[in-house]
Amino acid sequence: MSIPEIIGSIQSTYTRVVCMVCQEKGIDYRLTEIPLRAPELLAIHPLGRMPVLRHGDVELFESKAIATYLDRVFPEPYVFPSDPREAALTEQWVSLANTVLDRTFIRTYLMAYIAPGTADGKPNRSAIEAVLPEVRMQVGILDRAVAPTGYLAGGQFTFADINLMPMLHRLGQAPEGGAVLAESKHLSAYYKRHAARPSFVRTDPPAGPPRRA
Ligand SMILES: N[C@@H](CCC(=O)N[C@@H](CS)C(=O)NCC(=O)O)C(=O)O
Repeated sequence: MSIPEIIGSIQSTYTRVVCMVCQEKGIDYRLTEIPLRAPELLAIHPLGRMPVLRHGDVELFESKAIATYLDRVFPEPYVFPSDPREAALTEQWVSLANTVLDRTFIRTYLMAYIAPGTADGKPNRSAIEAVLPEVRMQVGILDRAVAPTGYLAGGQFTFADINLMPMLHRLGQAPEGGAVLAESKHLSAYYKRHAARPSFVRTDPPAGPPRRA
């Protein structure tokens, strides 16, 4: 069978997540780098978001769906646990990250720096100040979650951790986000430890946001 083609950009957190899954599982894959809103995305994702996957005659969008597919098609190690409790915890943290944390850390806080929408192109300070209490509160939730085991779901590295790591990386690149992370004892130790994983090191994006078509 053909090797999986991931279409997106390594600078996108969700594209990086899917690449990390391939790296963790030792899957031979190809990343086709394209700009945001490129026609190749719209051909598969109805909203033109990245990443999308092409594998043989399978076309998929949404990073979690892509990750689930890859985990089932390719052999171990598995990034989604089979134990019911750990599987549910994985779902729980992926859901919270994708519906809440991503919106706060990336779409609101980070975008106020990289796509501020201000007349002079400078960071949108009022948007940053407004979202910071939520950033602090949500980082606190994660800090407490990883304190017992150093993982989000039980005692092993799962897709929940893969899904979170690129978000934490981006959060840490902006000044206040970096400071809040550094002050969070358990979460900063968690980030440091998992950032040394080959799957994370090998998917480290170059500086700058994804290009736009
Ligand atoms: N829920 C989607 C989110 C994908 C997403 O929002 N990707 C961003 C890049 S990280 C994107 O394509 N943004 C461009 C846009 O929203 O038009 C997934 O998990 O794949």
